[in-house]
Amino acid sequence: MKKRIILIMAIISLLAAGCSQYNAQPYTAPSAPAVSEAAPGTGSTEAETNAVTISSFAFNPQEITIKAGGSITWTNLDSAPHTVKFEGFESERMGNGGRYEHAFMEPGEYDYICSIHPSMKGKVIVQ
Ligand SMILES: [Cu+2]
Repeated sequence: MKKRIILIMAIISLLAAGCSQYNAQPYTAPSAPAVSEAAPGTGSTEAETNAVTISSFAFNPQEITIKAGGSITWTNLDSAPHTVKFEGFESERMGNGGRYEHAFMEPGEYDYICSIHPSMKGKVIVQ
């Protein structure tokens, strides 16, 4: 009687050992981790920082800093027309896809609005 129990215990422990061994065995070699590659160079980001888009009745970015002598290009992505109006100069009415470029020579802070929607405000900081 006791022998049988011991035998059963032994078998169970063997099975358990076999099981745990089996579980441990299929050691999956770490497959090459899917390393997300660095974003491919998008070219001249320098030029892109000088771009302001107009969408949803807002200038984006609302505030932009550039170096003296640099220019900014505004692009209207709204279906509604917009303008870029500074003190002393103003763009044409820009329809959808319309663009306006202006170069800033003098350092300073230049606030501007859309003359059609004066609540739209932006700022250019020239360093
Ligand atoms: Cu506007």
